[in-house]
Amino acid sequence: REWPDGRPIRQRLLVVANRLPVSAVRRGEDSWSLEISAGGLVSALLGVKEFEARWIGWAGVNVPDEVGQKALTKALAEKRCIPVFLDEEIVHQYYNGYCNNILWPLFHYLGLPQEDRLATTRSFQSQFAAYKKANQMFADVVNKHYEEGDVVWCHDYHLMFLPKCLKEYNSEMKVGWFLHTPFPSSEIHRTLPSRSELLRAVLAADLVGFHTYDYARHFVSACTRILGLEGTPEGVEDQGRLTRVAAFPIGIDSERFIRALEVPEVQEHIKELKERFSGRKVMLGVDRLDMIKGIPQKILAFEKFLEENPDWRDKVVLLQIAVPTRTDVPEYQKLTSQVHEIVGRINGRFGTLTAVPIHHLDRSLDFQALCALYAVTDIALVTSLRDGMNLVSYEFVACQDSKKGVLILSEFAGAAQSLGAGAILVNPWNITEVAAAIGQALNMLAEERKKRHRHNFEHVTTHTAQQWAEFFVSELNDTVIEAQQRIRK
Ligand code: ADQ
Repeated sequence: REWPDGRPIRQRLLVVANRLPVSAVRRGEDSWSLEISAGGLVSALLGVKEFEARWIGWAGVNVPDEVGQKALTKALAEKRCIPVFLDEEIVHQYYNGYCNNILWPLFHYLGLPQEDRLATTRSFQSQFAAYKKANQMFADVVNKHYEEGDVVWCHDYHLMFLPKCLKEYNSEMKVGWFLHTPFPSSEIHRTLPSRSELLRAVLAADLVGFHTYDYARHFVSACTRILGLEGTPEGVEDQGRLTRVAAFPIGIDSERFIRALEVPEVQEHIKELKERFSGRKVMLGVDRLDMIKGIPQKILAFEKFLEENPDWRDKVVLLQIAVPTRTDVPEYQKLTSQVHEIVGRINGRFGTLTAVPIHHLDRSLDFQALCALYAVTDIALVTSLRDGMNLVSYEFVACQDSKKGVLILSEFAGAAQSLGAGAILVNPWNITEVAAAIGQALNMLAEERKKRHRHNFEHVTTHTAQQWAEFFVSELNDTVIEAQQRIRK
């Protein structure tokens, strides 16, 4: 399809996610400053040339007044973003409550709230109602901006109700939904009070995607066991209508990381870090400070390693960069104190007047600093207790082409399916096993490191974020065409 002047008409892609890829700061009654956050999803979609992407989501700020809302809407339009305005109460109930206190832990096998978390969950029904209401508000905005032929791609556990709301508006809308977290075993999903309603809402989509084949299989068994529907090799069938279910493993924009290593400031930073840690092997952890990332377990494994290997005590350092998230949630505050307490104890136990074994930073690093750190690292420790995929493992590999360091990777991260052959896989709950893996990595011969790295580098540079996005959207288009053909027959 072309415009009269010969330019191709590109299909519009409406990407709907809880958060817009911008941070908005109010500068005055009607002025805002915006910064685009260059996360994986943003670069993935920037790379998809065939589509013209629009973002729909919450800007992360409460804007109660009309003047502010109008000004923000206008400023966001320049970045191709469309806001959904959520008030404080709904954010509390939908986002902090149902999404982060119920779905997030459950999908990561941490179960439904117990003890102290229970106190915040007595209002389960009202949180679920707020969740549905918030999803409807997202749907209203999508519907307002939808044009015939658009593809709508809904993201993540925050928006499981959205496919249903959208199809109720317009059954012809092409709707895809992708989950960035694991989808747990059906035995775990069964415990959720709203289990059936959520599954049915997701099944309204034309295409449902997960990072791994296992998550897709768990979803299909939840639908067969809980809803009594039929699972087929293509997906789930309900009264002749098929919802296609498949695995679409995400990747990163590996070129962006590789190019960054050539930038003079990054090279300077690499040089400084090498001098700073000369004579010591560098181990690195980069995580959001979240219970699913297994940070305390990782640090305890490092302690065990130091305990059992006195010769290594002054020859190795662990840099743990943990960016705080959800800081208003008591459980996350508790996790921060717990990590500080363990780090303090280990540094007191094994530190000297001039050096400590663990450097722990509670903050985010900018992109260039992060690339420099990845490049000087000898061993990356990714020990998530559960993780949909884990992009840190991919980013580390992309930055290691000269060093060829070792990746120690949790078998419970989706990335274990793709980087398993090059990494040392561990059960993060087994501290003895992780400590042994650290020893194995430190003593690994260069030839083996090279071989393992080659495998992972090949994967990371050929399975990129851009391909992931293209693959999902083209599958969504094909799925809808096939469904229409089936109906015509
Ligand atoms: P996350 O849980 O956020 O994502 P991950 O995939 O590791 O986990 O991505 C984290 C991103 O944040 C990486 O790009 C990393 O560089 C950055 N980051 C983390 N800590 C940082 C720090 N201290 N400073 C700077 N940057 C930092 C969710 C799922 C994952 C899934 C992704 C994508 O939980 O399992 O891989 O979505 O689908």
